[in-house]
Amino acid sequence: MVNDTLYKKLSARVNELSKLPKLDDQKSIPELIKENGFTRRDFMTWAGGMTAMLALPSSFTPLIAKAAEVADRLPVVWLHMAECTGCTESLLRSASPSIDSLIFDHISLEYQETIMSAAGWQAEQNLENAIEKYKGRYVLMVEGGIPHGEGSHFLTIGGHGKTGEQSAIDASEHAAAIFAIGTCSSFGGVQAAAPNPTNATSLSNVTSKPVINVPGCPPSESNIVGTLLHFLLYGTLPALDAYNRPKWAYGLRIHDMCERRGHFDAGEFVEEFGDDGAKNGFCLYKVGCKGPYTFNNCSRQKFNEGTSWPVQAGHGCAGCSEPDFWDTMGVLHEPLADRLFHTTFGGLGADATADKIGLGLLTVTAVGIAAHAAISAVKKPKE
Ligand code: FSX
Ligand code: SF4
Ligand code: F3S
Repeated sequence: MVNDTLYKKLSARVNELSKLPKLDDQKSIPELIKENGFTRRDFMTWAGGMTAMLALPSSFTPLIAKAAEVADRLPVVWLHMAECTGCTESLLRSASPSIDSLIFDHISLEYQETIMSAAGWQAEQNLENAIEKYKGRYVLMVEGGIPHGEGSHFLTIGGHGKTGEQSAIDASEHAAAIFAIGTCSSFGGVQAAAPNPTNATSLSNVTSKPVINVPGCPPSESNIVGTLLHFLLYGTLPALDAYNRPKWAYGLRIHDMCERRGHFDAGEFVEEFGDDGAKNGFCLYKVGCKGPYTFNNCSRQKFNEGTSWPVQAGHGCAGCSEPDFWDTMGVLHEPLADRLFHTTFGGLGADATADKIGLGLLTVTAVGIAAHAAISAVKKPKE
């Protein structure tokens, strides 16, 4: 019953979108997908995966497929700030284009510095035109940390020497929805790591408009495209956790969905890279995995068209979707152990669901996890 009502609501939204003209005079998304060697079955399988990822019943799959097909009705402005362009690369750098990357490439990207052909004055003009033409309708996606206040001049873009901070503020003003793509834009990221020489900060710190954070350094292609699909389907903002991350993607802890979890519980750990434990796929906690403190769907969605994810590849999670992970997650290849873990977000840690947490609980959990690892070491000495 609840699902019927939701289905009708989402169908109505997708039907409305499908009546809008395509924004560009180019091939339709179904044509493009076919041209790149994907069958209709491939596309529906992909849509089924997206449906599950967005936590919708499988009967919604045709609706998700239809939403993806009308994605080119949605104007998108994508701004680059201070970053490595890994977020864009996450989508576009595949040997053969995935369905995610095809859709991303084909949405009406009114402005995207990595892939647009315009340069110089013309590029600046395009940005201003897109904002004016699609006022109140475009989706703004921002990648990168933003040098701000006294440090804002560390990032100036284009011939007019406008600061990145001012561009982000101006583009936010008339956006229908705003997404911070990647940890840099969501929380400041590597630019904001101590000593933060450029005074870099998150998008939500420079605009007064609501911002949805899609962190990860970089986020997976499915989390980026899923974010767009969610907006296409609902036209509203998703349910969020305490760090304004969509719950459909960041609602569960890496540690609770990890294929090595059985080894953690059994006290079987990699003690150093290359040892027998590593060869046997044991838990990576003792070589620095921060999965117990990190919220993301990496083990389910994976990267590079579902090929692998850090822990599967044999390296612990670095906590890349958490606020200030560069500063707070400690040494990369050492366990966080019982070190006090806190963030700039009012001292909240990132354990339990990020909704209801406190430093106390997190500390207890960190100690508990460290104690578990230590006791297991006693029970299972190295051979
Ligand atoms: Fe890089 Fe994006 Fe990390 Fe940041 O990803 S992958 S430094 S999140 O802004 O380009
Ligand atoms: Fe997986 Fe890391 Fe948790 Fe071990 S500590 S179970 S490798 S997430
Ligand atoms: Fe990042 Fe950890 Fe996933 S390092 S990519 S959140 S496994």
